[in-house]
Amino acid sequence: GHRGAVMWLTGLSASGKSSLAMALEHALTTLGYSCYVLDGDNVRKGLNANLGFSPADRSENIRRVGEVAALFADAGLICITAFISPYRADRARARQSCGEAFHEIHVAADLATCEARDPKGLYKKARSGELREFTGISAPYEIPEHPQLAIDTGHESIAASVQKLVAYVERNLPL
Ligand code: GGZ
Repeated sequence: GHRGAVMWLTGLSASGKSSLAMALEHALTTLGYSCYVLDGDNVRKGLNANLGFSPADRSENIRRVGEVAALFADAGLICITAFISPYRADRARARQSCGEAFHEIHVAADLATCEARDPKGLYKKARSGELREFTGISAPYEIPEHPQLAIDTGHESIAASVQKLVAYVERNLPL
């Protein structure tokens, strides 16, 4: 059996973090890895239902996700997290919580690409001022300086991106 790990995906809204997380979970499960995905859908609706998008709430969101991911890794799973996690200090704290199991993956589609996609119309609302403190427009995204892996989901397919991640996992977490 493999060791536990945290595959920490970080990137802008609409960069493809959730799609990539789901596709990675599927590919790894097929290979025999045990995985679990944490994302806004299953965390912000429950555990973190009391948190919004102020800087303090984002920090607390990421702190809790880091602690939960550490528990999953401790249980021997590959925990794939898909949160913007815009602040370097918060990602560093998550790394501290998870120790050697932590792998930072920059999902690096650029702002223009994410804004052109705009699947939920959030960038449009952010530009018009209807939505405040939106990452990339009116709130910061601090680019990872030394990620274990950077994946340009703006210029390559989900399938190609998943292949890179699977190869990374197979190298670092042998079955
Ligand atoms: C950024 C926001 C905001 C603001 C709502 N800024 O593309 P989505 O819709 O589905 O993913 C985004 C999600 C970001 O939640 P995270 O928990 O990943 O953020 S953080 O790590 O910063 O705590 C977006 C939606 O929530 N959303 N308002 N103001 N994204």
